[in-house]
Amino acid sequence: MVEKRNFANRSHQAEKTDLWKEYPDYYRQLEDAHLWPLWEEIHKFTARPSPRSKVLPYLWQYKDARNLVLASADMLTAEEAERRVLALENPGLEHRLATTQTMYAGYQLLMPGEIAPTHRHSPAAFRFILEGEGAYTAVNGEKTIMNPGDFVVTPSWAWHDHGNETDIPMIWLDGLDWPLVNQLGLWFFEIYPEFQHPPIKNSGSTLNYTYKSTRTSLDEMQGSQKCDSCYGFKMRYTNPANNEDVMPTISAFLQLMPEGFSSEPYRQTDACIYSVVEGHGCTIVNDVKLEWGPKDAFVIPTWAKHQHFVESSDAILFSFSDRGVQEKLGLWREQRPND
Ligand code: GTQ
Repeated sequence: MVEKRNFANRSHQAEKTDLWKEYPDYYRQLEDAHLWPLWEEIHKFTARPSPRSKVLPYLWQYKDARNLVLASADMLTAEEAERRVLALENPGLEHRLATTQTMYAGYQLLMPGEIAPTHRHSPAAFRFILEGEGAYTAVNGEKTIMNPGDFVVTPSWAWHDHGNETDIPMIWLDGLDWPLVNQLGLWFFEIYPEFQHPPIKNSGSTLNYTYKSTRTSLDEMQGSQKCDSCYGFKMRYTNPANNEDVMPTISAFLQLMPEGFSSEPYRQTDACIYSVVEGHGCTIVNDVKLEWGPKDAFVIPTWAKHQHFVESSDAILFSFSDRGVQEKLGLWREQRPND
């Protein structure tokens, strides 16, 4: 049975009026009818001029996360785990397997000789490689070899398995639109009837944006374009077939900020998850200082004003968000210093 809301019991929750005391019969009828008086609630929204996110600015140091994820290999195999991953759970969104309101990130470990079995799900995913060399992800049977800095796309509902035929552990950052898909109530999942999808060559399913190529593009951009005062040189990963985001729900970026760079204050409506590739520096988000180095991950919440400060070598930062979704819905905004 659906639990009814009860006005008398809820009065501590700062309703706008005392009408329920004056018109108890009317309010009881509302409860019975599952009709709720907006005038008791709307002030909570009209008092807010802009988004107030539960997501907190937060940083995960790779050296800590690495030790913890490596320790898990003594406890269970990748196959037993289905996916042996430590989720980067935002401290403002506890118990939700979410890093921002719409996006999830996790550190996945694959030990030498292991295979994470074939499955598919409605959430879209990608891998951003942190450590190791030469393990593969197969998407609909097509294998791509993964190296540090590579960005490998697994679209919604594509079969995928991961395998490590090398003799060193592989660790990568998973990114999924899982919290968004859950909020839409659209979780589908299927296990492949066999352990592995048969290998297929050049199915066109796999997109691997290798670090070798993206790093070169960044260098070219630095040589030919002006440095943006808010984010340096920033590229968006696009699908060469249509020039759009790599997947409909996930937008991903790679940016170079030159050594010594301090960005101007900036904010945008998409909450972003960052993974540092090269360099050291810090990002001040509202009043929180996040000090980062290679492979650390951090979150900038929706509409939070932030500034980046780069130390003594160029910094390369990977990031992802739901920006493409917001743009398609006509909701994306940004604010630069003079806006
Ligand atoms: O590699 O397919 O981090 O299904 C979470 C769920 C990774 C994966 C995650 C998944 C995967």
